[in-house]
Amino acid sequence: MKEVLIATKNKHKIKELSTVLLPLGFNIKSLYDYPQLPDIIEDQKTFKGNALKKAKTLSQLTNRPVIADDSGLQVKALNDAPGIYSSRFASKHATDKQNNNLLLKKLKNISNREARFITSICLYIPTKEPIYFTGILNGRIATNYKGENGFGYDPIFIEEGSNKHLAELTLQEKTQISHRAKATQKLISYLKTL
Ligand code: ITT
Repeated sequence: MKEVLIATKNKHKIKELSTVLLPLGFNIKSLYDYPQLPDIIEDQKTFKGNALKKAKTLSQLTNRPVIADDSGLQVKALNDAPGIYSSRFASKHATDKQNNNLLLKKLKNISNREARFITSICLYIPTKEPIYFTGILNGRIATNYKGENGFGYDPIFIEEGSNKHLAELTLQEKTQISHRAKATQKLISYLKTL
């Protein structure tokens, strides 16, 4: 398994994974190398289901090993919403600000602010069973915005360990603790054993 396709056009994700997989001897491809591939609709009920759908479909189309992920925010008082709808919580093409505002509105007067970010990665190697790697970042939803870094819900998410809003962390600091980084580390440990 020398060539692996990362199922994303997110340049940050491609860079992050390439940096760690290149030294292990992997030839990294992304969706930019396969412009003919269709967009895969994320319509499954779970992060894991969406990651599997992307990885399996693209692996079958390319006959290559594929790494795909899906992430989002779960808020306890909202029965784990926005969950798989995190990027389109307020509407289909919502901005981060619109999603954050809606979340703060829904949590107005609610004292349980517990929340967590989850990433599910699926590694799909042709003819083998899919393998999953999960990363979780626990915290709570703030009542105000703070910080300029990051994206998505970072300005209103307070990380359990540091008590800082995620948007106050540098990219380097966030990369050491994030759900995505934790799942990626597990993937890397597995790939090293191949
Ligand atoms: P792909 O194109 O690779 O699918 P995406 O932008 O859909 O990337 P994710 O699946 O990783 O991104 O995450 C879905 C949404 O969950 C994202 O748009 C954010 O609203 C939220 N989210 C995920 N990770 C986050 C993080 O580290 N900080 C803040 N919000 C995050």
